[in-house]
Amino acid sequence: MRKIFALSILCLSLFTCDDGDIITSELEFDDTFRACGDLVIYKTNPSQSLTLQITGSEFVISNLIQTEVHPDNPNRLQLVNTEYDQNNVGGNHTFKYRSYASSTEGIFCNDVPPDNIQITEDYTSSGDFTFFVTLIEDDNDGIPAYLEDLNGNGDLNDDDTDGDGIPNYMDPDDDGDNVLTISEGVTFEEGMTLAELEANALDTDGDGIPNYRDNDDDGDGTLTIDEENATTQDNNPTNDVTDPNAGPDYLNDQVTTPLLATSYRQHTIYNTFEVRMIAYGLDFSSFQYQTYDFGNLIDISNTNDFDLSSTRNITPEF
Ligand SMILES: [Ca+2]
Ligand SMILES: [Ca+2]
Ligand SMILES: [Ca+2]
Ligand SMILES: [Ca+2]
Repeated sequence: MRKIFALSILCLSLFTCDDGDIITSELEFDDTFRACGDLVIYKTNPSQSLTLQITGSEFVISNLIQTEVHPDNPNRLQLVNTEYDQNNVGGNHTFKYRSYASSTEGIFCNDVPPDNIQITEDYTSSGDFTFFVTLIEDDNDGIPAYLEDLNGNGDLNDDDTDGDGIPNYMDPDDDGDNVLTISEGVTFEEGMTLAELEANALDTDGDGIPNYRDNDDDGDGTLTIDEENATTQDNNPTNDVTDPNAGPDYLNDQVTTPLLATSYRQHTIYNTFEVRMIAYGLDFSSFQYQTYDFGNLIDISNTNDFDLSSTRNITPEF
């Protein structure tokens, strides 16, 4: 209380306390938050901050995104836990709301915080919190995941065109022909249905199956994966060209000499983690929140072992 009083005096003496400086007691943050490794969770806007500080805990922020092999499919990952609350995190925690007459830039998680931080309001609250964690796996093949649900049953994990054990939404080579889906003439436009995507996609042999799901793209009876020539057999049929005027052999039905493939190319899968935090029972004296949504974590400072997006590689068994 003494600090608030002192700061109020500061405000009166140094600033014109027009509406811009007067405390609004409203949280006006966007829907994102940041963190640093020693467990400071914070949101700032140009004149306010809201923090959750956790002390005396062994928990580190990277614990939130622990993964393990999915029991249904060894090619998939799952989160070890999707929720962490104060009991999982341990230690002691405090929420703080502050408003400032000075800039809030760089005031948290900074080895050298700015000089002359002028706090105009400073409230502390107890309360609970839960982190909700989501893992999204995707192939970044140019087709949104929901259009890789070919049987339309809402389950992305039971669509596997090439039967390599990697569901289509995670499979950057859906037909397993060693030509990546993104190179098979698919053009997605916002709002397209699957039928529209298929109608718009390249179908070289006109058999009604778009190239990205056709393992014999030119319909010449030799599988695309086997349309390589000996000098450039590199699990990539796009660079095997007998007749430059006709394009690569896998799109040229006049070239049918097979060179049997012996392996699939490496598949890269993109992992994105979303960490959302909800606080419960905040009471900053003049204003209270039963629940307060901190939004999504967007940045972590001072940690070397935490990344909200990453990749992993799988080469399917041939
Ligand atoms: Ca597959
Ligand atoms: Ca795919
Ligand atoms: Ca194909
Ligand atoms: Ca051919």
